[in-house]
Amino acid sequence: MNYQSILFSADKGVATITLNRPDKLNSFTDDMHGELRDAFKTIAKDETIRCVLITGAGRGFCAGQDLSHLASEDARAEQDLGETLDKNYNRLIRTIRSLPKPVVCAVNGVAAGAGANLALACDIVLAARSASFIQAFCKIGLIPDAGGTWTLPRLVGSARALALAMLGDKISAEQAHDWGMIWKAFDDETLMPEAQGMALHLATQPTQALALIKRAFNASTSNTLDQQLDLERDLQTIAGRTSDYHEGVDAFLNKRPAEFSGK
Ligand code: LHQ
Repeated sequence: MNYQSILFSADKGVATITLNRPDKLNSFTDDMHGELRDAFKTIAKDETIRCVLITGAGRGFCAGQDLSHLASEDARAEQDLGETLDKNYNRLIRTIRSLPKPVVCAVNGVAAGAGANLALACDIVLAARSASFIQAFCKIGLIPDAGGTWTLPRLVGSARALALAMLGDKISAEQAHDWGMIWKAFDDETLMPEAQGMALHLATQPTQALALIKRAFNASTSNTLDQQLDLERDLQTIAGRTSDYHEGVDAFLNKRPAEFSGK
């Protein structure tokens, strides 16, 4: 597939997706969603890809849904927003959350609406100090989507999540970091080297264990402690049968760095 709205590359085990409509702050269109689906299909199929890095081109990360085709009342009335979510956003968020590989997000600028919630759906979120997060939905009479009503309260607690969703206030990367919404904030010029370094590191780690960690954390949000203990038993059994487990223990005992294959 020839991509127009994203850039896609794979190198040294890391697939990099760059949202690439900088003039429109990388806002989502149907075409961009189609390209993202195609890129994630490649990522899922290609065993040599062991980490994904998502970022945005230009001064923004992503301003959510492209609203420009909604200028007329007719266009707004015709659109079934639930259908748009089913067709595009829900598939994207489910793909990221269930992908058995780590997904790092480098938020290089403003992340608004579904753009903010795309970032928060990723496993590890880094941001430039000049970046910001806006639950912009209420400003146009909508509710947070792309998983925001699920992700936000779990990350920052319901007091902050509700206020963010109802006020639509812009919060800085520093604030997002202080509230535990993201992993780290970096000076703008160091964001990409840091994010790339982290992605390259993750691509050399025990991929199956990382995927199982992700599965366990996903399930923990609705499991009881008993269910979670059972799940840990089951997933640890699987982890214990990977080559990387044997490699990790052998490397530790022989005081050498582990060379994980992802198998
Ligand atoms: C844009 C956009 C944009 C088009 C900036 N669209 N052009 C929604 C509906 C349907 C189904 C399901 O889900 C959703 C989910 C959602 O995501 S709803 C939320 C949609 N997003 C927003 O409401 C955010 C709209 N954008 C903004 O509030 C501002 O642009 C932010 C705060 C993100 C950035 O502000 P500034 O830094 O001042 O930039 P700007 O506003 O000047 O934008 C730069 C350009 O990008 C500008 O184009 P122009 O041709 O005038 O230079 C904007 O029109 C364009 N742009 N967001 N979502």
